[in-house]
Amino acid sequence: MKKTLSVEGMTCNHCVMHVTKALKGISGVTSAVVDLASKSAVVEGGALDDAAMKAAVADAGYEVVAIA
Ligand SMILES: [Cu+2]
Repeated sequence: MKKTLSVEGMTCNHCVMHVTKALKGISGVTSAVVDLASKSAVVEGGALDDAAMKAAVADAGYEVVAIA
């Protein structure tokens, strides 16, 4: 399963690292690739829970505004 998240609030590569770490910390997530320019994160894993991803990103200080 693969989902693309739109993430608001990232301004630099440290933000990218924080979001990447937050997403990779969710159980079931096998890969998370965050892109600053497009404000997106492509997450892959077995069962991706939208609420869990939103919560993890929010905990890191950023906001998921859309999940596709
Ligand atoms: Cu930053």
